Amino acid sequence: MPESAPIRLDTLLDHPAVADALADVNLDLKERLAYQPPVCKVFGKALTQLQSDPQYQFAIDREARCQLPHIIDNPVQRVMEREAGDDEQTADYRKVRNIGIVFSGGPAPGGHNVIAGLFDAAKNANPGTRIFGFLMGPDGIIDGNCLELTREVVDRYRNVGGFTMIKTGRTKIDDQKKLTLSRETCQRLELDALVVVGGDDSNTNAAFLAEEMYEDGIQVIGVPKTIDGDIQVLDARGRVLCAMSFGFHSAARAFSQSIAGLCTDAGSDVKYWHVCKVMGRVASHLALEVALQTHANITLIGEDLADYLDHRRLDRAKQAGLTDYTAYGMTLRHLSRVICDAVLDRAAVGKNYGVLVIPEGVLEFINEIQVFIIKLNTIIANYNKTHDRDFHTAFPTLGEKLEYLRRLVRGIRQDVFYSLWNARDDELFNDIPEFFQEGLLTERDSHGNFQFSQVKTEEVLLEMVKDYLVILKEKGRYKIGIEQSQFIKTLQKGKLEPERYGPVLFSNWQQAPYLMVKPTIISKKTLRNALVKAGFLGNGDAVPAAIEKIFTQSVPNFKTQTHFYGYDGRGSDPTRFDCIYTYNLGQTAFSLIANGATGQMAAILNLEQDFSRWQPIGIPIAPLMRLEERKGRLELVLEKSVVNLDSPAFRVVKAFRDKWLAAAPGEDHYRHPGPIRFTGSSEENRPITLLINALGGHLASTDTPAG
Ligand code: FBP
Repeated sequence: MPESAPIRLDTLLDHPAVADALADVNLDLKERLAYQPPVCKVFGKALTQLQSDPQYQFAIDREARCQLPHIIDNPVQRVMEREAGDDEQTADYRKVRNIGIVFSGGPAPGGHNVIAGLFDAAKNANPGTRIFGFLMGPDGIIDGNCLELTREVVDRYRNVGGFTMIKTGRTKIDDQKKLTLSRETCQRLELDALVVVGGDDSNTNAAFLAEEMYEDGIQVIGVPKTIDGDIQVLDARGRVLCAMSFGFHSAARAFSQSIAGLCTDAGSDVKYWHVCKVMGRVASHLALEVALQTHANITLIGEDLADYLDHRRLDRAKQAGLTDYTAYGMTLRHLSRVICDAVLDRAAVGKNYGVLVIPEGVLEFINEIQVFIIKLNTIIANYNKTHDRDFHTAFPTLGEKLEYLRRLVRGIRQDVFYSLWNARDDELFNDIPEFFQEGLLTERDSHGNFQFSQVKTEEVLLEMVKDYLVILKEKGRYKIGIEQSQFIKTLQKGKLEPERYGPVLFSNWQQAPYLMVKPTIISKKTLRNALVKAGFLGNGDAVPAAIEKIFTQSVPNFKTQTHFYGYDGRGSDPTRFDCIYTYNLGQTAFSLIANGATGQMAAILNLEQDFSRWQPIGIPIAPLMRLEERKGRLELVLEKSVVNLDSPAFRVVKAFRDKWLAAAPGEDHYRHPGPIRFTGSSEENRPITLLINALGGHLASTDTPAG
């Protein structure tokens, strides 16, 4: 072929295909930017008004009443239509305002649409109203660092993921100094209102800011954000006020799309177990949604593990007239055994592959881990109190620390606290991987807290699973089942009679479609022995190649790939549900502001129903607050909701566990939710857990995890 001159770079760059690839704005983004989410019927009117709804009541904490007196008696408010008139209320609604908005905590898809919804509603009411975005999260309020949001800025981010427009941060406005600085910023900017888009802690901060600035007439409105899905609000009678925070659906769909891809991969090259940790800090809401979206083979739900009862231990203790507190909740060892059983069951039908989903916060629900943390904290603190040298200096290596604990068990040390660490603690502790032992024994943070986020949860579990599988393999229990027809074909090809060899090789010959090599045959040597014993081989004869082939196929190799689904999904573009939900939350926030509310969280009732039935509301934040221990002190906070084990969504997943494990001959039952889109008729219009839970009127539980 004649050598042609390479294309000139400037010609290349001028080519439309290259220019398209190099542009920051592609077709998908153009469509997103141009999309106008529909608004709830009430926002079709020029004006709205608020109507208190006394049917919703809350059990109010005494401390909340004491600390938040101005907003504690706020009612639930419905946003209703109102005709414009030539009256004071209309004039007030339409007055020029300065409104600040801040993102707080981790990003969640849809945040930009909260701003867009607020911006559009505010500018419709009065084009002179100014919206300020505080930069880098709450620090922006404290330091007075903000940007005026113009239409041009807002239009660049409509329906687009992330919090890139004004960024976010995790600073909490949780002391008087920060509250005062924030108030000064709001006063300096002459703000009429501040919108805090955040999770449980940020909405807690919003309530305190509302109280702090009440006398100044500066209103504060919260917006429920977090991919974790743990802001779910019920009234005292269990009626749903806020079913789901925004961002949850998009993150769950992004995780699910990737995990569904792994299901396809696992089922194609049939050699890996894909182990997927999914975000969600504590609660397992995201893992539950992923289970419903993908039907992965195993999905752990932390709340379910905490609920486990070891009946054997309980009965034994009962007979001795005792209570065995270690029987409540699943131990790590037990959990690793449960996973191993599932791996074995699939391998027995020829499926030595699969997908395992682990919620990020799973260790928080393992009672024994919480107990270890508490006990070790106390042992280390007591040691430091009673000795000249601190614990970590006295026992610098893991071996020395473990030996110290062992001596406590044996009671050799006469320290007053020796009984804290008993033989069962020692046994369970020695069961967990070394790097996790080390993690649990390292120095604590400045508050003496153990940092769960620093632990590679999936590796802790996997290491235990792998160790136990080695034992099961040695015992001849972990084997890959051989399809009977394949065995017959292989032997016939090798000119051997399957009926003769079958009973010698397999424990279930002619009893099942998949044949299991006998537990006594675990190596080529034991294979030979079995054949010699059956009289099929003389001592010097070689094992027939066909038999050796079948044996080799039955020997499993547990190969894993680990994945973490978190930051990627958190940064994904919003689903159509989140686009519409968040745009309407922004509009709701403006209605609450324009009608004088403060200390309220914008929300939408009936999210699970047809869009025509969505009802924007304001939920009072203060009555939702409870005292919780934080950093060793009791603090007022908004309760986090964890997965309710009585909820329809969890019950459905539980009922389908065996089916999705698919430890039976035949296909797996994987489901493919597809990529996130915001248009198109096949795009699902709301999270599956939201839909299913609404069928039984159930939501999350507000119980806290073990410990
Ligand atoms: P928010 O609750 O602030 O929305 O953040 C949730 C989350 O994404 C969790 O799922 C995760 O555990 C955590 O943030 C990660 O935090 P960081 O961004 O600090 O690494």
